[in-house]
Amino acid sequence: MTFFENVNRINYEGPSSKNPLSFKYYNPEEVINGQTMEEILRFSVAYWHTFTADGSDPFGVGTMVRPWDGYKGMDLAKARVEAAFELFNKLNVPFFCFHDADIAPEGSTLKETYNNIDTIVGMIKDYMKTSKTKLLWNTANMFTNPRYVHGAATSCNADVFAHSAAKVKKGLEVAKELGAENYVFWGGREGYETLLNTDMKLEQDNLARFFHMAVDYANEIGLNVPFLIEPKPKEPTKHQYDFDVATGLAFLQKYDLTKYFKFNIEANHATLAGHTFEHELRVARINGMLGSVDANQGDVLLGWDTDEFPTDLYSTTLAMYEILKNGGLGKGGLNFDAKVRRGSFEPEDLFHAHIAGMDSFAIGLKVANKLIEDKVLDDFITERYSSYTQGIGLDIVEGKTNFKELEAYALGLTEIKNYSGRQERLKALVNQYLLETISK
Ligand code: XLS
Ligand code: NI
Ligand code: NI
Repeated sequence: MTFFENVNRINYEGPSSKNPLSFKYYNPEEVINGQTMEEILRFSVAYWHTFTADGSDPFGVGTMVRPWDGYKGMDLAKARVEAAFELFNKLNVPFFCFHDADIAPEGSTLKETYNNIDTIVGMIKDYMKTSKTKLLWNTANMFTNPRYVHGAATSCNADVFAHSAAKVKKGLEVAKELGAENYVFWGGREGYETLLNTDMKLEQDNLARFFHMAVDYANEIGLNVPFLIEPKPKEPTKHQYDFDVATGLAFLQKYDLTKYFKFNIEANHATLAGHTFEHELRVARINGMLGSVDANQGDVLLGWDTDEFPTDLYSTTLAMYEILKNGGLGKGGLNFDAKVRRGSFEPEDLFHAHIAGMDSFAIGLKVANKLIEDKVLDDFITERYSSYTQGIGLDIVEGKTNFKELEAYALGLTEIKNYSGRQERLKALVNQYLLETISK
């Protein structure tokens, strides 16, 4: 059965094309620095936003019109798989991601839930045989069901901890079965609502115990993929323990988990934490912890996770700058953890949204690559820190000096001269590179 009848395969037609259902900038075969755009960008479709979400919000019911609307239960789950692979193929995306609860309905018992998952995983596996689209990562939904009211691995209730362990155990088996490239942990309810009822130390110790057990089980079944923590400061929980990359890193270091984990960084989570997207990518990169990206964008006027498709070229440029400086994403990818707006309810909008996101990151890639090639920022930064390449500065970075020597040096200084940081000039340069790349 065909679900998206009005949409054919989306091809690259170039910036002058007037065809809305074509890529203007994302040319999967275009080679940049020895790799194709497809290999560098590793785009992924998020199952939950694209096939499961219905557009409901806290004030209103769903608005989405979907060709699989007539189905129920497992038939609905199966129809969604068919629709998913049709969309993957038409968009020509190399990856997708899902939560267990997106692909199959929960049963009345854990056993029944497993059976539902097995049926759909079998079907997905069959589709994957003839499709190029692979699984970037899967994860366990441990936030929707009321059992997670006090958290999952950080719940005050040990039965919930055990149930969550069972869900992740199954998730790891599914990852192995489908050849996932990563496994993700997003702890939407791993945090607290009030300290008045919370044993923070026990909760964090338990979260670490949970992660160690996951590592052990993955080893046992021969699943050798990076585990990714997806930081988010809040929402739904008032305070989430993996607040941002720096907080997550301290946690991983304290509990001896840095060997097995990296970060999955989401743009909108960065801004919720009071950081820019590029800040989070930078912190992960300089610590060797950049695993993957949930590509979306927030709204500066709204204080929650709006999960919009990324269209801000300035942001995609600075994100791709960090990613290229990282030497790429390795096994990670750019997963569109993004949803069409409630008013964009037609099936066709799913294609327009992904095209917009893919083209925006393709532009970001080209601009960032040019900025790096021309050493636009590198040369400036090298010069800015040049005082550390000679004299007292070199002694500082080589660990050859101390407070007494530095005091003697400072006492001998007659003048301290600083130079401009040239922020406005650099921003204008980035604009120039952006406009030049787009108009080419
Ligand atoms: C929610 C998160 C979630 C994760 C996967 O804010 O972004 O969608 O990516 O559980
Ligand atoms: Ni996400
Ligand atoms: Ni999110």
